[in-house]
Amino acid sequence: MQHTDPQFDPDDAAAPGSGLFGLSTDAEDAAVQILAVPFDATTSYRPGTRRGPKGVLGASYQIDLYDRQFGRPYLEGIVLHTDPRFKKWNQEARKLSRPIIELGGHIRPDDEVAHEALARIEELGEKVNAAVQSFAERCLEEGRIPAVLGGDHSVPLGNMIACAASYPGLGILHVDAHADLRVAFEGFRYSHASILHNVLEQAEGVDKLVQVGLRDVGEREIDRIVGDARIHATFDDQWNMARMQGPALGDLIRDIIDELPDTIYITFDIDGLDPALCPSTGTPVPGGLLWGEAMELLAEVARAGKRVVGFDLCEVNPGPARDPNGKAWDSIVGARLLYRLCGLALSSNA
Ligand SMILES: [Mn+2]
Repeated sequence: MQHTDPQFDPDDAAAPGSGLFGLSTDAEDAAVQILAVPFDATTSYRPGTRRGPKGVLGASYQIDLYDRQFGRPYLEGIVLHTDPRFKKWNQEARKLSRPIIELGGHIRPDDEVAHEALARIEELGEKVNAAVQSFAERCLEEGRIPAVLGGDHSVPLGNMIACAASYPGLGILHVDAHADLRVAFEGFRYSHASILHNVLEQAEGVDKLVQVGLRDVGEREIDRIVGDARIHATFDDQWNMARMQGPALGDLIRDIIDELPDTIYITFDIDGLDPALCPSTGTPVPGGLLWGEAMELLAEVARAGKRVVGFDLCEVNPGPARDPNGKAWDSIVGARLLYRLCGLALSSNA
Protein backbone atom coordinates (compact mmCIF):
# COMPACT_ATOMS: atom_id res chain seq x y z
CA MET A 1 0.00 0.00 0.00
CA GLN A 2 1.09 3.49 -0.77
CA HIS A 3 0.97 4.69 2.82
CA THR A 4 3.71 2.24 3.73
CA ASP A 5 5.85 3.52 0.87
CA PRO A 6 8.58 5.69 2.45
CA GLN A 7 8.61 7.78 -0.73
CA PHE A 8 4.97 8.79 -0.25
CA ASP A 9 4.60 12.41 0.83
CA PRO A 10 1.03 13.44 1.76
CA ASP A 11 1.89 17.06 0.97
CA ASP A 12 2.92 16.27 -2.63
CA ALA A 13 0.64 16.74 -5.62
CA ALA A 14 -1.13 13.51 -6.63
CA ALA A 15 0.90 11.32 -8.97
CA PRO A 16 -0.58 10.79 -12.44
CA GLY A 17 -2.80 7.70 -12.57
CA SER A 18 -3.06 7.46 -8.80
CA GLY A 19 -6.24 6.37 -7.08
CA LEU A 20 -8.83 8.28 -5.06
CA PHE A 21 -7.24 11.15 -3.06
CA GLY A 22 -3.94 10.43 -4.84
CA LEU A 23 -3.53 7.16 -2.93
CA SER A 24 -2.66 3.74 -4.29
CA THR A 25 -5.19 2.07 -6.59
CA ASP A 26 -3.97 -1.29 -5.40
CA ALA A 27 -5.03 -1.35 -1.78
CA GLU A 28 -6.84 -4.57 -1.01
CA ASP A 29 -6.01 -4.04 2.66
CA ALA A 30 -7.35 -0.46 2.79
CA ALA A 31 -9.54 0.12 5.83
CA VAL A 32 -12.16 2.03 3.83
CA GLN A 33 -13.42 0.29 0.71
CA ILE A 34 -15.56 2.55 -1.49
CA LEU A 35 -17.68 1.18 -4.33
CA ALA A 36 -18.51 3.59 -7.18
CA VAL A 37 -22.09 3.08 -8.34
CA PRO A 38 -22.67 5.29 -11.39
CA PHE A 39 -26.40 4.58 -11.59
CA ASP A 40 -29.11 7.24 -11.97
CA ALA A 41 -31.99 5.53 -13.75
CA THR A 42 -34.70 6.78 -11.39
CA THR A 43 -33.50 10.40 -11.15
CA SER A 44 -36.73 12.29 -11.60
CA TYR A 45 -35.53 15.81 -12.35
CA ARG A 46 -31.93 16.49 -13.49
CA PRO A 47 -29.99 13.34 -14.44
CA GLY A 48 -26.20 13.16 -14.29
CA THR A 49 -25.28 11.67 -10.91
CA ARG A 50 -23.94 8.68 -12.86
CA ARG A 51 -20.97 10.97 -13.51
CA GLY A 52 -20.55 11.69 -9.78
CA PRO A 53 -17.85 9.08 -9.09
CA LYS A 54 -15.68 10.24 -11.99
CA GLY A 55 -16.02 13.89 -10.98
CA VAL A 56 -15.27 13.15 -7.33
CA LEU A 57 -12.24 11.04 -8.28
CA GLY A 58 -10.85 13.91 -10.40
CA ALA A 59 -11.48 16.49 -7.68
CA SER A 60 -10.02 14.22 -4.97
CA TYR A 61 -6.47 14.83 -6.21
CA GLN A 62 -6.69 18.41 -4.96
CA ILE A 63 -7.25 17.55 -1.32
CA ASP A 64 -4.65 18.07 1.37
CA LEU A 65 -4.44 14.70 3.05
CA TYR A 66 -3.77 16.01 6.52
CA ASP A 67 -7.15 16.78 8.05
CA ARG A 68 -7.28 19.12 11.03
CA GLN A 69 -10.39 17.40 12.33
CA PHE A 70 -9.66 13.72 11.74
CA GLY A 71 -5.89 13.59 11.40
CA ARG A 72 -4.42 11.25 8.78
CA PRO A 73 -7.21 9.15 7.23
CA TYR A 74 -4.88 8.21 4.35
CA LEU A 75 -2.64 6.13 6.64
CA GLU A 76 -5.28 3.43 7.02
CA GLY A 77 -5.90 3.26 3.33
CA ILE A 78 -8.90 4.35 1.25
CA VAL A 79 -9.62 2.72 -2.08
CA LEU A 80 -12.26 3.23 -4.77
CA HIS A 81 -13.57 0.19 -6.65
CA THR A 82 -15.38 0.26 -9.97
CA ASP A 83 -17.57 -2.41 -11.53
CA PRO A 84 -18.44 -2.12 -15.24
CA ARG A 85 -21.81 -3.82 -14.72
CA PHE A 86 -23.31 -0.69 -13.14
CA LYS A 87 -22.82 1.33 -16.31
CA LYS A 88 -24.41 -1.38 -18.43
CA TRP A 89 -27.40 -1.75 -16.09
CA ASN A 90 -27.81 2.01 -15.92
CA GLN A 91 -27.83 2.43 -19.69
CA GLU A 92 -30.57 -0.15 -20.07
CA ALA A 93 -32.60 1.15 -17.13
CA ARG A 94 -32.33 4.79 -18.22
CA LYS A 95 -33.59 4.04 -21.70
CA LEU A 96 -36.62 2.32 -20.20
CA SER A 97 -37.23 4.87 -17.43
CA ARG A 98 -37.16 8.04 -19.54
CA PRO A 99 -40.67 7.73 -21.06
CA ILE A 100 -42.09 6.80 -17.65
CA ILE A 101 -40.47 9.82 -15.97
CA GLU A 102 -41.93 12.02 -18.73
CA LEU A 103 -45.37 10.72 -17.77
CA GLY A 104 -44.59 11.49 -14.13
CA GLY A 105 -45.29 7.82 -13.49
CA HIS A 106 -48.96 8.17 -14.56
CA ILE A 107 -49.19 4.90 -16.41
CA ARG A 108 -52.49 3.61 -17.77
CA PRO A 109 -53.37 0.13 -16.48
CA ASP A 110 -53.51 -1.14 -20.09
CA ASP A 111 -50.10 0.28 -21.07
CA GLU A 112 -48.31 -3.03 -21.32
CA VAL A 113 -45.07 -1.56 -22.67
CA ALA A 114 -44.73 0.74 -19.67
CA HIS A 115 -45.56 -2.01 -17.18
CA GLU A 116 -43.00 -4.30 -18.77
CA ALA A 117 -40.45 -1.49 -18.62
CA LEU A 118 -41.19 -0.94 -14.92
CA ALA A 119 -40.72 -4.64 -14.20
CA ARG A 120 -37.37 -4.67 -15.98
CA ILE A 121 -36.21 -1.48 -14.21
CA GLU A 122 -37.09 -3.13 -10.91
CA GLU A 123 -35.07 -6.18 -11.93
CA LEU A 124 -32.08 -4.00 -12.80
CA GLY A 125 -32.44 -2.17 -9.48
CA GLU A 126 -32.36 -5.54 -7.73
CA LYS A 127 -29.13 -6.38 -9.55
CA VAL A 128 -27.59 -3.11 -8.29
CA ASN A 129 -28.80 -3.82 -4.75
CA ALA A 130 -27.43 -7.37 -4.79
CA ALA A 131 -24.04 -6.29 -6.16
CA VAL A 132 -23.72 -3.53 -3.54
CA GLN A 133 -24.83 -5.87 -0.77
CA SER A 134 -22.33 -8.61 -1.63
CA PHE A 135 -19.53 -6.01 -1.87
CA ALA A 136 -20.48 -4.69 1.58
CA GLU A 137 -20.76 -8.18 3.08
CA ARG A 138 -17.26 -9.01 1.85
CA CYS A 139 -15.85 -5.81 3.38
CA LEU A 140 -17.58 -6.44 6.71
CA GLU A 141 -16.32 -10.04 6.85
CA GLU A 142 -12.79 -8.72 6.41
CA GLY A 143 -13.30 -6.11 9.13
CA ARG A 144 -13.25 -3.15 6.71
CA ILE A 145 -15.60 -0.19 6.34
CA PRO A 146 -17.90 -0.46 3.29
CA ALA A 147 -18.84 2.79 1.56
CA VAL A 148 -20.83 3.64 -1.56
CA LEU A 149 -20.30 6.60 -3.87
CA GLY A 150 -23.41 7.24 -6.03
CA GLY A 151 -25.10 7.64 -8.31
CA ASP A 152 -28.57 8.62 -7.24
CA HIS A 153 -29.85 7.87 -3.76
CA SER A 154 -31.37 4.55 -4.76
CA VAL A 155 -27.96 2.84 -4.84
CA PRO A 156 -26.84 2.33 -1.20
CA LEU A 157 -29.71 0.02 -0.11
CA GLY A 158 -27.51 -3.11 -0.17
CA ASN A 159 -24.87 -1.39 1.96
CA MET A 160 -27.39 -0.49 4.66
CA ILE A 161 -28.91 -4.00 4.58
CA ALA A 162 -25.45 -5.56 5.01
CA CYS A 163 -24.38 -3.18 7.81
CA ALA A 164 -27.66 -3.67 9.71
CA ALA A 165 -27.29 -7.46 9.44
CA SER A 166 -23.74 -7.28 10.84
CA TYR A 167 -24.63 -4.72 13.52
CA PRO A 168 -28.20 -5.29 14.74
CA GLY A 169 -29.51 -2.24 16.57
CA LEU A 170 -27.89 0.00 13.97
CA GLY A 171 -28.83 3.67 13.76
CA ILE A 172 -28.91 5.56 10.48
CA LEU A 173 -27.93 9.21 10.28
CA HIS A 174 -29.54 10.58 7.11
CA VAL A 175 -28.65 14.02 5.75
CA ASP A 176 -30.94 15.06 2.91
CA ALA A 177 -33.34 17.76 1.71
CA HIS A 178 -35.88 14.95 1.25
CA ALA A 179 -37.21 12.31 3.62
CA ASP A 180 -36.97 9.57 0.94
CA LEU A 181 -39.80 7.70 2.63
CA ARG A 182 -42.05 7.36 -0.41
CA VAL A 183 -43.51 3.96 -1.12
CA ALA A 184 -42.14 3.91 -4.69
CA PHE A 185 -41.99 7.10 -6.76
CA GLU A 186 -43.14 7.51 -10.37
CA GLY A 187 -43.75 3.77 -10.30
CA PHE A 188 -40.16 2.90 -9.40
CA ARG A 189 -39.89 0.67 -6.36
CA TYR A 190 -36.16 1.29 -6.01
CA SER A 191 -36.43 5.04 -6.47
CA HIS A 192 -34.02 7.63 -5.06
CA ALA A 193 -37.11 9.00 -3.27
CA SER A 194 -37.82 5.65 -1.57
CA ILE A 195 -34.43 4.62 -0.21
CA LEU A 196 -35.19 5.03 3.50
CA HIS A 197 -38.64 3.47 3.09
CA ASN A 198 -36.91 0.47 1.51
CA VAL A 199 -34.30 0.41 4.27
CA LEU A 200 -36.96 0.43 7.00
CA GLU A 201 -38.91 -2.32 5.20
CA GLN A 202 -36.03 -4.54 4.12
CA ALA A 203 -33.03 -3.99 6.39
CA GLU A 204 -33.47 -6.08 9.51
CA GLY A 205 -31.64 -4.65 12.46
CA VAL A 206 -32.25 -0.91 11.97
CA ASP A 207 -33.39 0.52 15.30
CA LYS A 208 -33.37 4.21 14.51
CA LEU A 209 -33.45 6.64 11.60
CA VAL A 210 -32.33 10.20 12.36
CA GLN A 211 -33.00 12.65 9.52
CA VAL A 212 -31.41 16.10 9.13
CA GLY A 213 -31.88 18.87 6.55
CA LEU A 214 -35.43 17.95 5.50
CA ARG A 215 -37.29 20.65 3.62
CA ASP A 216 -39.17 19.06 0.71
CA VAL A 217 -41.35 16.37 2.18
CA GLY A 218 -44.60 14.74 1.06
CA GLU A 219 -47.72 14.67 3.23
CA ARG A 220 -47.67 10.90 3.55
CA GLU A 221 -43.99 11.09 4.44
CA ILE A 222 -44.86 13.42 7.32
CA ASP A 223 -47.48 10.92 8.50
CA ARG A 224 -44.85 8.20 8.35
CA ILE A 225 -42.36 10.27 10.36
CA VAL A 226 -44.97 11.05 13.01
CA GLY A 227 -46.29 7.49 13.14
CA ASP A 228 -43.01 5.54 13.24
CA ALA A 229 -41.24 5.64 16.60
CA ARG A 230 -37.98 4.65 14.91
CA ILE A 231 -37.82 7.95 13.00
CA HIS A 232 -36.53 11.23 14.43
CA ALA A 233 -36.59 14.07 11.89
CA THR A 234 -35.21 17.60 12.12
CA PHE A 235 -36.65 19.98 9.55
CA ASP A 236 -34.80 22.84 7.93
CA ASP A 237 -36.91 25.51 9.64
CA GLN A 238 -35.96 24.08 13.04
CA TRP A 239 -32.31 24.03 12.02
CA ASN A 240 -32.53 27.58 10.70
CA MET A 241 -34.22 28.87 13.85
CA ALA A 242 -31.45 27.35 15.96
CA ARG A 243 -28.85 28.86 13.63
CA MET A 244 -30.34 32.35 14.09
CA GLN A 245 -30.15 31.88 17.85
CA GLY A 246 -26.42 31.13 17.70
CA PRO A 247 -25.52 28.68 20.47
CA ALA A 248 -28.88 26.94 20.04
CA LEU A 249 -27.57 25.24 16.89
CA GLY A 250 -24.84 23.52 18.88
CA ASP A 251 -27.50 22.27 21.30
CA LEU A 252 -29.71 21.08 18.44
CA ILE A 253 -26.81 19.17 16.86
CA ARG A 254 -26.05 17.48 20.20
CA ASP A 255 -29.73 16.55 20.62
CA ILE A 256 -29.86 15.09 17.10
CA ILE A 257 -26.76 12.93 17.58
CA ASP A 258 -28.06 11.96 21.03
CA GLU A 259 -31.02 10.25 19.36
CA LEU A 260 -28.69 7.73 17.72
CA PRO A 261 -27.54 4.41 19.15
CA ASP A 262 -23.80 3.85 19.54
CA THR A 263 -23.29 2.08 16.21
CA ILE A 264 -24.33 4.00 13.14
CA TYR A 265 -24.37 4.21 9.37
CA ILE A 266 -24.32 7.59 7.60
CA THR A 267 -26.25 8.08 4.38
CA PHE A 268 -25.42 11.51 2.99
CA ASP A 269 -27.44 12.94 0.11
CA ILE A 270 -25.42 15.98 -0.91
CA ASP A 271 -28.65 17.93 -1.51
CA GLY A 272 -29.00 18.10 2.28
CA LEU A 273 -26.40 20.87 2.00
CA ASP A 274 -27.17 24.40 0.85
CA PRO A 275 -27.50 24.16 -2.97
CA ALA A 276 -24.73 26.76 -3.23
CA LEU A 277 -22.55 23.73 -2.40
CA CYS A 278 -24.20 21.37 -4.89
CA PRO A 279 -25.75 23.53 -7.63
CA SER A 280 -26.08 20.67 -10.15
CA THR A 281 -27.56 18.00 -7.89
CA GLY A 282 -30.65 16.15 -9.20
CA THR A 283 -33.31 17.79 -7.02
CA PRO A 284 -31.94 20.95 -5.36
CA VAL A 285 -34.01 22.77 -2.71
CA PRO A 286 -33.23 26.18 -1.15
CA GLY A 287 -32.10 26.12 2.48
CA GLY A 288 -30.02 23.32 3.92
CA LEU A 289 -26.87 22.88 5.95
CA LEU A 290 -23.92 25.18 5.44
CA TRP A 291 -20.53 23.52 5.05
CA GLY A 292 -19.32 24.34 8.53
CA GLU A 293 -22.59 23.16 10.06
CA ALA A 294 -22.39 19.81 8.28
CA MET A 295 -18.80 19.43 9.47
CA GLU A 296 -19.93 20.25 13.00
CA LEU A 297 -22.59 17.53 12.73
CA LEU A 298 -19.87 15.02 11.77
CA ALA A 299 -17.57 16.32 14.51
CA GLU A 300 -20.35 15.77 17.06
CA VAL A 301 -20.72 12.15 15.86
CA ALA A 302 -17.04 11.72 16.71
CA ARG A 303 -17.25 13.56 20.04
CA ALA A 304 -20.27 11.51 21.09
CA GLY A 305 -18.20 8.38 20.55
CA LYS A 306 -20.49 6.83 17.94
CA ARG A 307 -18.97 4.13 15.79
CA VAL A 308 -19.52 4.56 12.04
CA VAL A 309 -19.57 1.10 10.44
CA GLY A 310 -20.51 2.11 6.90
CA PHE A 311 -21.56 5.13 4.88
CA ASP A 312 -22.51 6.50 1.50
CA LEU A 313 -22.40 9.76 -0.40
CA CYS A 314 -25.00 10.15 -3.15
CA GLU A 315 -26.44 12.64 -5.64
CA VAL A 316 -23.17 14.42 -6.49
CA ASN A 317 -23.85 15.64 -10.03
CA PRO A 318 -21.00 17.36 -11.87
CA GLY A 319 -23.59 19.02 -14.11
CA PRO A 320 -23.89 19.53 -17.82
CA ALA A 321 -20.15 20.02 -18.36
CA ARG A 322 -19.71 16.28 -17.65
CA ASP A 323 -16.55 17.14 -15.75
CA PRO A 324 -14.06 14.43 -16.68
CA ASN A 325 -11.30 16.25 -14.77
CA GLY A 326 -13.12 16.89 -11.51
CA LYS A 327 -13.18 20.67 -11.83
CA ALA A 328 -16.90 21.20 -11.28
CA TRP A 329 -17.83 22.78 -7.95
CA ASP A 330 -20.19 19.93 -7.11
CA SER A 331 -17.33 17.44 -7.56
CA ILE A 332 -14.94 19.53 -5.46
CA VAL A 333 -17.41 19.71 -2.56
CA GLY A 334 -18.29 16.02 -2.98
CA ALA A 335 -14.64 14.92 -2.82
CA ARG A 336 -14.03 16.95 0.32
CA LEU A 337 -17.16 15.63 1.98
CA LEU A 338 -16.17 12.07 1.07
CA TYR A 339 -12.72 12.52 2.63
CA ARG A 340 -14.29 13.85 5.83
CA LEU A 341 -16.67 10.89 5.97
CA CYS A 342 -13.68 8.54 5.56
CA GLY A 343 -11.83 10.38 8.31
CA LEU A 344 -14.80 10.25 10.67
CA ALA A 345 -15.42 6.55 10.03
CA LEU A 346 -11.75 5.67 10.52
CA SER A 347 -11.32 7.70 13.69
CA SER A 348 -14.56 6.28 15.11
CA ASN A 349 -13.28 2.71 14.64
CA ALA A 350 -9.82 3.38 16.04
MN1 LIG B 1 -32.16 11.40 -0.96
